[in-house]
Parts: sequence; C-alpha cells; structure tokens
Amino acid sequence: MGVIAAEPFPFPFEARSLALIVIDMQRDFIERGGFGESLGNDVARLQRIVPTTRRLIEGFRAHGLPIIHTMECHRPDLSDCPPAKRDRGAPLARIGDAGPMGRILIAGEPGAAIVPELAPAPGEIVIEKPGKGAFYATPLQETLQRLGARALVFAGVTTEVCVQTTMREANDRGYDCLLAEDATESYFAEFKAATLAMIRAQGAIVGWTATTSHILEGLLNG
Ligand code: TIU
Repeated sequence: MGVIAAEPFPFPFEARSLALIVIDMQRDFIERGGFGESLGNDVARLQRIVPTTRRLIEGFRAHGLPIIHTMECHRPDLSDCPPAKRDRGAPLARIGDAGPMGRILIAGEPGAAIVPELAPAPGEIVIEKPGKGAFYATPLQETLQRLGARALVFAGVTTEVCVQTTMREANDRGYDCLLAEDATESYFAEFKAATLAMIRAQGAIVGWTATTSHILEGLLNG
C-alpha cells in the first residue's frame, strides 16, 4: 500500500489499481485559434501546465501504470453535438466551424489533437468524449474495470469544467480521486482555486489534491 501526501489528508493507494487520467490537453484549448480562444479566453494560462503534466505522465510511464488521455471532440457531421452545446452564447466561432487549426473541436482535425509534448505513447488509451464528463457516452467505465483501476489521478483542463465534471462522475462510481493541482488549469484563476477547495472540503467530499512532486514521490514509495 502506498500513500501520497495530499489535502485534506494522505491519499492511500495500491499501485496495482492506480491510473492516470489526463483530460483534454488538446490544441483547441491550449493554443491560439481554437475552441478556448473562440470563447473569449486567454489560452496562455493553460500552456503553463504542459511541462508539469509531462512530468506526471512520464512518472506514470516509468512505473508502468496505465495512462488514459481524453479528448473533447465531435463527429464531422455533428451528430453527437447537441444543438444546445453548439448554439449557446456568442463565440467568435462555433463547434464545427473552420478555423486556423481546422474545424473547431472536430475529431481528426489538427486543433482536436493533443499537444505534441503530451502526445499519447503507443499502448496508452485515448478516449474521445462528446461531453464535459469523460464517462458520458464513452467506454471509460468498462476500460477502468478492465484495467482493475480503483484509484485515479487526474490532470488536464479546464479544472472547473471537464476535470471537475469527470472527477464527480468518477467519485459517484466509487473511485478514489486525486487531482494534481499544478497539472490542471482554468482560464479563471479564481475558478481553479474554488474547485480545488470544494473538491477537498468536507473530508474529501469529491476527492484529494496534491502537487505533482508529492504524487511522484508517492509512486516511488508505493
Ligand atoms: N470552456 C472550458 O472551460 N472547458 C471546456 O469547454 N472543455 C474542457 O474543460 N475540456
């Protein structure tokens, strides 16, 4: 049994049942000209966590632990994109529109790809998801059961949208969830801070948070 120094108290785990889920580290959210910027956001904030997320991924690789990458994207015919999602608000460009990185948030387009620094290695699992949560309309639950995963470390973007939604889905499915606080980011500093606080409040009501360094130390001793 290993343990990771975490908030609000140490996170216990069995190495055999630990997996890393990296949420939506795609060019569409992190680079200019994609979905994130079309919504009016400053994407530079998200670029800062790429090196930390890479350290975390490399740590899991070094220990031979499973890594799952998710991608928020839609089919080219938009049949899996609810009109409510495409039509909401007044973005500069909508899902499926042509942009400098191809059609926005469409599977197979350059913008939907994971940033090259964090590209999945052969054998790592990639889950395409049409929603904010990674369990909705995907094979994630079956995948985790096949892997024997019981405890999940989360990284990725954005903290309060796709990461938090997926952590809550995972929590309700019985997984112990730990968020890598310096390998996740939001377009809004205050939303990230609030999300970290609400996850670990009330005795880890949704899960734990820890730094990447503490997670990697915990893996070494697990
Ligand atoms: N807009 C925003 O903050 N996030 C998303 O739309 N998707 C993810 O968080 N991946």
